[in-house]
Amino acid sequence: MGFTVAQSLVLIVAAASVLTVSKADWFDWNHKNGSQKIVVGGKEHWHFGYNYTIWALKTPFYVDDVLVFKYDAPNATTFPHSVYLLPDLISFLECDLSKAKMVANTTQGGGDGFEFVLKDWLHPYYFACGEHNGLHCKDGNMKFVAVPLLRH
Ligand SMILES: *[C@@H]1O[C@H](CO)[C@@H](O)[C@H](O)[C@H]1NC(C)=O
Ligand SMILES: *[C@@H]1O[C@H](CO)[C@@H](O)[C@H](O)[C@H]1NC(C)=O
Ligand SMILES: *[C@@H]1O[C@H](CO)[C@@H](O)[C@H](O)[C@H]1NC(C)=O
Ligand SMILES: *[C@@H]1O[C@H](CO)[C@@H](O)[C@H](O)[C@H]1NC(C)=O
Ligand SMILES: [Cu+2]
Repeated sequence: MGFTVAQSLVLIVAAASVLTVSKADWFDWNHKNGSQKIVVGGKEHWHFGYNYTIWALKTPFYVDDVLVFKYDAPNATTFPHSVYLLPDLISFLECDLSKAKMVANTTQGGGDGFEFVLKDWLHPYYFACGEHNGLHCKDGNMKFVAVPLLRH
């Protein structure tokens, strides 16, 4: 299986986020709950063609943070988007949706957006848009990994 530069980078970053957890974090169970709302893509929201890998690299994720996916409901002129969780790194790299789980459908990103709580410490959450059979994920860069750390 050939990995592209982008894919290798995601691997390195995923590994790095795990490694940068300092020793103190492992015992810091009484951390404060300063959970934040993070709009995915910032002002760009959730759309085709924005590089969410770059965005995720610049964004720290902590346990209990709430991701907010914002995208308009489809109409005659806008493309539908959605939010899927992929089960593992391989399906993430290949944008293979066959074992993915839909967490938000094409209309749930409207209004204040769809909210997803990052509950599990160090769990890699593999997010992708599930539209057009993986094309938005593959060609549209609509995918990223979030590995929540402990806030302290
Ligand atoms: C997205 O950003 C990553 C990290 O800089 C880069 O490796 C990748 O080529 C970019 N993807 C596209 C399609 O530009
Ligand atoms: C922290 O706050 C978030 C958002 O208000 C909430 O969902 C979560 O349950 C809280 N966690 C703890 C450990 O209190
Ligand atoms: C479709 O949605 C976009 C974004 O909300 C809006 O700007 C546009 O006017 C809508 N088009 C139609 C035909 O309703
Ligand atoms: C999307 O989910 C919402 C909330 O569960 C539901 O009301 C709506 O009918 C669904 N829309 C589609 C297109 O499946
Ligand atoms: Cu999409």
